[in-house]
Order: sequence, then structure tokens, then C-alpha cells
Amino acid sequence: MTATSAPHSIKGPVPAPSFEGAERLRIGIVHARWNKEVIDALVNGTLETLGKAGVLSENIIIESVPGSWELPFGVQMMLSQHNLDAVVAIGTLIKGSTMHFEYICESSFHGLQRVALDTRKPVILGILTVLTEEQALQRAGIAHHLDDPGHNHGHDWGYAAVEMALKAYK
Ligand code: RBF
Repeated sequence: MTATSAPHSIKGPVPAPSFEGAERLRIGIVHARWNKEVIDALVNGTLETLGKAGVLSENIIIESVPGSWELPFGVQMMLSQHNLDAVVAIGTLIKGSTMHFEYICESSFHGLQRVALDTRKPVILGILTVLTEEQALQRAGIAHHLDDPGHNHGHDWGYAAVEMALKAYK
């Protein structure tokens, strides 16, 4: 692969060289319901690359929680109730005028890493932490009013879920 054919290397990872065995995987998605327009685009972006990597749609389950704070618990419950190879946790935190943003970011990030290490199941960090709505739209690839609608980070999360699930599967 040449440098020019790998545009994701700037804003995201180059996908893993092989997703062989992805059709065996069972993947979960837990998403928050705050900032729904952005969330929908991120969930769809994740589903798109899960499919491209070879995950079967019948092997994907999707659940929601109210906000990003609830994501670690939602992922933990999903992993305890279903036999899954990886879970993608999706949320969008937009900074407001109080300290909530900082506390929720910190706790949900730590919580998700803890769930992954405690359960030995890959948990993909699909939380945007942005300063403005504009930044959220760009990172979901839906800033259509601009020349460049941005990059949908959900695409990277779908590939990351498959790569990590295959690692854990071996
Ligand atoms: N949840 C999000 O997913 N994204 C946010 O940007 C967000 N901002 C919040 C701001 C405030 C002031 C509060 C009180 C909650 C916010 N939440 C947000 C919801 C939070 O993650 C959680 O669902 C609720 O606090 C209920 O536990």
C-alpha cells in the first residue's frame, strides 16, 4: 500500500491487513442517546465497516443507554447477558458551561477500559469528546454544509472491533 492510498493514516488507523474469520464473530454496540443525529451517523458508520470486514448482520446486537455516563454499565451488562467477541461503546460528549463534561469524559473512559480489562473482552472506545457541535458533526462525517463533511470515526471503530475480536478469539 502506498502512502497516498492510505488517507486514514492521518486521522485514523489503517485497517488491519486481514479480517479472516470475521464471519464467526458476534459484536455488540451500545450507544448513548444524547446528541442523536451524531450518534446515528456514528452507529451507521460502525455498522458499515463491520459489514465490510465480514461480520454478519445477524451476529450484531445493538442496545442504547441514556447518556455516555451509562456506557460502561451498559457494556458490562451486554457482555454478561450475551456471548460476544467485542463491544463498541458509542457516545458524544459536547462541552458545556459547567464541569459535567470533564467528569463524564473521565469516568466513562476509565469505566470502559476497566470493563475491557476485567472481562478480557475488547471494548472499543467510540466516544467523541468535542468542544462544539460543529466538531461533533465533522467527526461523524455529517458536516454537509461545509466543503468537507469530515470523517466518520464510526468507520474506524467497526474495523477496530473486528481486529480486536479476532485477537481475543485466537
Ligand atoms: N451525556 C452524553 O452522552 N453527552 C453529553 O454531552 C452529556 N452532557 C450532559 C450534561 C449535563 C449537564 C448532564 C447533567 C448530563 C449530561 N449527559 C450527557 C448525560 C449523562 O451522560 C447521564 O446520562 C446523566 O447524567 C444520567 O446519569
